This record gives sequence, C-alpha cells and structure tokens, in this order.
Amino acid sequence: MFGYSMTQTLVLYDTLSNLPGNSWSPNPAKPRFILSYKGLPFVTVWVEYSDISIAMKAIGAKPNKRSDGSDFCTVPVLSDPNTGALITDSLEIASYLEKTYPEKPIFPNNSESLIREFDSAHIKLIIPAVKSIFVRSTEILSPVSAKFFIKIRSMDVPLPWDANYDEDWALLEKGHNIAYEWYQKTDGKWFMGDTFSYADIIVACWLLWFKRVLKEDEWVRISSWNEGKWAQVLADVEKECGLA
Ligand SMILES: N[C@@H](CCC(=O)N[C@@H](CS)C(=O)NCC(=O)O)C(=O)O
Repeated sequence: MFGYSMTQTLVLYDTLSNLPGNSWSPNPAKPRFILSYKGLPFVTVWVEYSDISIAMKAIGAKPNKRSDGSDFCTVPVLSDPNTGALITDSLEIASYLEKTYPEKPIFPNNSESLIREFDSAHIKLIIPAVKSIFVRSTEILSPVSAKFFIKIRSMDVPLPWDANYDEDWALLEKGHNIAYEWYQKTDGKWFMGDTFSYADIIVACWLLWFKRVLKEDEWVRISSWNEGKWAQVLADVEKECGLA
C-alpha cells in the first residue's frame, strides 16, 4: 500500500476570512502544507477569528498565556483520529506529523533542532515590520473579528497601525534581504540546497499571508525584491506540496 491511504481523515482547525478559499493565516497554513506534502487525508474546520479561543478550548486544546496573563487558545490545532492526539501550535504539529507519519520527511537528516532555531530566527525578520500586514489582515476579516484582532494583537504591537509606513516596509525589505543571503549560501532552490524541508514551508507560509491579504501592488513590491525570489519560493513550495 502506497503512502497513507488507509489513514483516517485528520482534522485541521484554521481561521476564516472573506477571501475565496479562506486560507490566509500563516500558522495554520504550515500544517496545511505538511498534510498536503505528506499526502495525508484531512478536512479543515474554519473558525471565526473572534471565536478561536472559545472554540478550541471547547474541544480540549491546550491553552497559552496572553501578555496580560489571561488564558487563550489558538489555531492551528490538529486532531488525529488515528492516534487520538490533539495538538496545538504549528511547530508542535510539524513535529508530531513527522514522528507519526515519517514518509516524505520535512525534517530530513535529523534537522528538526536546526529548523526549530531557524523558525525563531526567521520570525524575528518579519515581526518588526508587521503593522502594515496587520492592517490588511483586518480588512479580510468580518467586522467582529477585525475588532477582536485589533484588540488582541495591539497588546504586543501597539496602535496606531498604518498600512503605508515607509519605515515598516523598509524593515520588511531588510528582513527579506537577510533571508535572501541565507538562501544564497546553498546550492539549489531550497533552504537546504536540493533537499526540501519544513524551513521552506515556514518561509512560504509567511509569504502566503502577505500575498493573500496585501493589495496587489504591495505584493508586486515584495515580489520585486531579491530578483523575484519570494514569489518564486512561494510558487515552488506550493507546487512541491501539491497545493498549486
Ligand atoms: N505559536 C502559535 C501561534 C498561533 C497563533 O497565534 N494563532 C492565531 C491565528 S494565526 C490565533 O489563533 N489567535 C487567536 C487569539 O489570539 O484569540 C503557532 O505557531 O501555532
């Protein structure tokens, strides 16, 4: 029997938008790419952003702490009826899927520890420049979720947010220049040279967020950086994962 065709359907909890096809949020996109890459059968439950915490708590997902000390739950959450597992957090889901379904590895050559460090290093390139992207994210949510998004995200990224901050865009470009240097150090189109890995999925899922929520000219701007590297990485990873 090839692949995981005898496997029962897994459930991925992701968050809704008013975009066609829904998907926009970077963290739930990561397990979506992995499930698709590994050829695992799955369905998505789309949760309204303002209901994520209560809905995930109701299914028994593990809570986290907000900066004000309150408990909250996030998506992605993965439920696997084959093992009974219920996993929260994109990185923990990646780790779980790799251990449970090792075919088509996403942490090849024992690279999980290194890619965990890559995940932390990479997010630091994005976060300082995220206000413009947050503004655009509120525009693709329902009014109640947009209001909620502003309330919770402004705890860590203080208001005002503006989609046209030159400073923000300069930081985002600077971050991408650094990521580009990383990619230039290997032979081949992937972060690990000729070997596809979760590092490429991480990069692609942040790009997917930008592409989905930004105005067309804003995405064109990102696509023009580093010789078109970023539109190419996203397209390559989507193709590799069978999502193109
Ligand atoms: N470190 C977590 C972050 C997940 C996260 O922040 N999820 C957001 C959507 S992308 C969320 O569910 N927020 C709900 C809330 O804050 O109430 C992961 O990688 O899964």
